[in-house]
Amino acid sequence: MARDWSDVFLLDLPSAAAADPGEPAQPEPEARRPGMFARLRENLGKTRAALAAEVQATLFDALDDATWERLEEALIMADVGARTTAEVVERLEHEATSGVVEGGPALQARLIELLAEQARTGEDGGRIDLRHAPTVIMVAGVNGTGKTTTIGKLAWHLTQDQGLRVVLGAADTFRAAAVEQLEEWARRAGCEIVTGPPETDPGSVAFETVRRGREQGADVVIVDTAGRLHTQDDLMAELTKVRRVIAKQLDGAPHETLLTVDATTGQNGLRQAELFSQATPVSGIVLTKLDGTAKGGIALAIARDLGIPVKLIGVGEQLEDLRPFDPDEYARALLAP
Ligand SMILES: Nc1nc2c(ncn2[C@@H]2O[C@H](COP(=O)(O)OP(=O)(O)OP(=O)(O)O)[C@@H](O)[C@H]2O)c(=O)[nH]1
Ligand SMILES: [Mg+2]
Repeated sequence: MARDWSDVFLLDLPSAAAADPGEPAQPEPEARRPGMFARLRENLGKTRAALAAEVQATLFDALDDATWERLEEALIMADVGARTTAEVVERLEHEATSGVVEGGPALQARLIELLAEQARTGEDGGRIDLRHAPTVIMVAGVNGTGKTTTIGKLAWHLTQDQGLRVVLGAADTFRAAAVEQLEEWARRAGCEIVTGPPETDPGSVAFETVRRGREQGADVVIVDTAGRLHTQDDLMAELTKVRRVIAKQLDGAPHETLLTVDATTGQNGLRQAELFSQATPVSGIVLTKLDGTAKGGIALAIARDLGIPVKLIGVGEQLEDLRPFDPDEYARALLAP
């Protein structure tokens, strides 16, 4: 069964229930899931079209060396990555030639399983622990990868669906328009936002945001950060500083550092993510723009390549276009007939 929001967030149920006595956080209704799966398939249309045809043409025909080569090529074209592709295809070939798995449909099902396996990593099972008071989430990533949009969608979900109290912090003070952009999302999500005057020190905005969150008994504080500064070194230094300032205001915070990666930038995006994660500890990836790419296979390799779990995926620009990442569901959406 597909993973839903209640599988992603670890909630302190008594307090969540206290926020809204009649309605403690409920799992997503069953009825909504099939629709969600269909939408995911639709959103992944470009990758799906490219992969599905090739899987049909290879695994459902006579199996020979060319089969495995073509399959490898198709997966690499979809950005699954050379290492992951090689491992998965080698395994599948071995199982096929030794007779463990037979026939096109069984091979296809096994391929889905093997790919999903690769996408699982991390001790927290891809979950986001929201049981702190408040939980502080810092969002980092290269400019344009979707930090601010993701924060808006996440805030909307947490307030509207989970009934949580959220405070946003506009600590991207480098770009003037960044604050207005986050303000607009806060308005849509119906949550509070802390801003500073132009060119304020981002650390002070982050500090104030966490302070306000504590003062108001918020459940979740989400801090936006800059994606670009004068130099890459400046940016990494700033992220380190924002982190330190947050920790000074609240012991153990930030509890979650999410890194946004733009799926359309492929292997290049992966290298950027590597740089970020070396500079600041990252606990989860948000893979964005999966709706507009033929390279959605990256979701199945990125966890393995970075050793960081993908926790959320962005499949569009609207409020509801953020989804929990479920490797099995995702692999099925890409490859199942
Ligand atoms: N199609 C699609 N577009 C997205 C998605 N996520 C973000 N975008 C778009 O990507 C563009 C950049 O998003 P932002 O949220 O501003 O990115 P950012 O990382 O905050 O950028 P900076 O503040 O400049 O560092 C916007 O036009 C978003 O609408 C997604 O999942 N799908
Ligand atoms: Mg931004």
